[in-house]
Amino acid sequence: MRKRRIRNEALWRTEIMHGRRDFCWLAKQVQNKNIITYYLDDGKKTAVTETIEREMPLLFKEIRRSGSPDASIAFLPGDEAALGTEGYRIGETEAGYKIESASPVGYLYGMYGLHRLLTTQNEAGFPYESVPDQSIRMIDHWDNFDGSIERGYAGESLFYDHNTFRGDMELIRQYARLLASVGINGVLINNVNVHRPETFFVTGKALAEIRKISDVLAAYGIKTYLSVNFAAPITVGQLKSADPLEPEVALWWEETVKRIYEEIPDFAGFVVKADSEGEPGPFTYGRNHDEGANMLARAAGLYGGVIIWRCFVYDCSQDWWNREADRARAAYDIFEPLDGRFLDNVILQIKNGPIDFQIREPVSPLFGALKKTNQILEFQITQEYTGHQRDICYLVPMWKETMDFDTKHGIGLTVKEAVRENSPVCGRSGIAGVGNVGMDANWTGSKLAQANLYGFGRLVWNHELSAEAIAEEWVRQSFCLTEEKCGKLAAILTTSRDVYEAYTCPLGVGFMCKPAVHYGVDIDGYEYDRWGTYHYADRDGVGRDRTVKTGTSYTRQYSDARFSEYEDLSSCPDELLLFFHHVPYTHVLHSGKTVIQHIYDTHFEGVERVREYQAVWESLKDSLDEGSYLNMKERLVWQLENAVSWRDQVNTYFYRKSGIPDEKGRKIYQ
Ligand code: GCW
Repeated sequence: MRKRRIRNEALWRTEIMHGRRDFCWLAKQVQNKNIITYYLDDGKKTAVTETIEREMPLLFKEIRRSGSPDASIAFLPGDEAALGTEGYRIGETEAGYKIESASPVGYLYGMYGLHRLLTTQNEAGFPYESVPDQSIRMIDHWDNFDGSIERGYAGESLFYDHNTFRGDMELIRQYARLLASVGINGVLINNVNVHRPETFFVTGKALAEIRKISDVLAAYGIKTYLSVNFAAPITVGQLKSADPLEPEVALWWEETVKRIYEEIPDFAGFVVKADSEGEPGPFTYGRNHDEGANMLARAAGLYGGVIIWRCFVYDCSQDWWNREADRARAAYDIFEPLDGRFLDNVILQIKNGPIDFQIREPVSPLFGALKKTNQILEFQITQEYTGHQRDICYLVPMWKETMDFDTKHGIGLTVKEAVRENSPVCGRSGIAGVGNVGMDANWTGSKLAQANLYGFGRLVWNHELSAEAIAEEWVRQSFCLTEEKCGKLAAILTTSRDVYEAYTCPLGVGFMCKPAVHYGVDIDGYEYDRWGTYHYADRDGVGRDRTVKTGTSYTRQYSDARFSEYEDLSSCPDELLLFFHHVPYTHVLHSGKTVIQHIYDTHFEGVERVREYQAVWESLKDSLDEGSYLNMKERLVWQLENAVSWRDQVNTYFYRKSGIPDEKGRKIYQ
């Protein structure tokens, strides 16, 4: 295996050359002495091959193989049987490299792949072959037409501004470039909560603007999706009803879809949030979700479009005192009985956990249980409950844990396999992430939050990558650091999820955050509210009893093996204990600690770890560009304040409830 040393002084120079927006992992050019030439295999130009021609000089300023005066990269036809339509193989040639693929988009991915291999340590060596592990690899934007982003922490929307289309196509192109470089092939461009202005996106002038966005994305192999409002036939079409079984409603959607495809022939399809948190849906008309989704699917199917239908459906007006009702049960209760009843261009989109993107949740029981329905796993890249891109929280370890989780349905069916293999049409399955970018100059507000966007794409393309390897790749491409410093920075990332969990909600209990904003501590903030997320702490103990024996029976939604594991207190994993059981503070965990001592210890430790991050960050100061250094220095101050306030409130709260002191005698306010 040969290793190349690539000079990377060009890093900051390219930032200036291409504008601040390009300041990201793609800023690093592969460079050496000789000018590169490159060949595409045939003369046929497509939007994607034009992109490749435009990108080559940005990525590979100059390139040379040692001993060879000229360097080249050849793009050659590849074997579709082995590589599929998106995969690629990179090999070395006398004069440089060859990228083989069966399609232009595969060349595009191959080009980014080569760039990555040459700017990081290519442990794999050449030839290097890569084929994506999932078909749909998508970013969902919760962007509103007024420019705001629901749960966005990096400025306003790239797409919209004050109820107009921002129209900055160069910005969108740069964004598409970022996404394509990590293999993303789908973008949902508006919020799943579809307000009145966006309800009109499916008609009129908006479509021409959406077409422009879609064209830019398509040149990077990315398909465009729209969120639609289930009540659009009423709001836009002036019909009296949106009942999916009313022929005139179906006809309205058919005509609407036809107009969309006339304007945007390669339009991908709709995403629908129905009967959820105030959004309209089929339940209004006494219809079920298969009836709603299939009606839309018939219309979209005429043009090859899909309907991505979200399973985030639950009653958000619960009575806090009603212990029978359990929000965690909702998605499975509603959708499992419908397995096999959806048309083959419907895809159910399922959040990773049964509640809502908490720092720790069990895996949704729908994975593995749905066997005859196309499915997409939904993650949240934007840090809604995980620190608002103020606190560092690298989410790849959590995503990996979910994907590698063995559902124990059958022999060894992991979530990543279930998504693909239980979907009747494999090409209509995959993984989506709610995006974390906005108008902030570094895209993600927090510099280190870029690693989540990068990591999402890399992991969803290649499930075998470790969270550590992805973190290191991102660090190497984003900074010029020695090996030792690179390791220190990557270690901040890879430990940050555990640290965030340590100073926030303990043992899987969830939702002790401030209502509505979802940042900062408010232990009882949701306790007497309607959202169905309760911890039930009292003087004796804490946690939600979801067992069959004495609780809500949520545990029964899992496969037999997982059911027994979670149902039984003695086998339930510590980190999920309070999600499944209500236990006394003196209950002894597998770790050997009592619950109360675990709460105290993790909260004291969490704060200390943030202090350590601050020290490491200072030690990197001279090796970092000033912008990034200051960006995270400021955030680490906020993170420490946040961690201290969580620590003190959580510790005091549980001390007051339990009356049990910290066995190490540390400061707990009374
Ligand atoms: O997590 C919740 C968020 C809502 C979001 C919803 C969803 C878009 O707090 O802001 O709405 O999930 O996923 O639909």
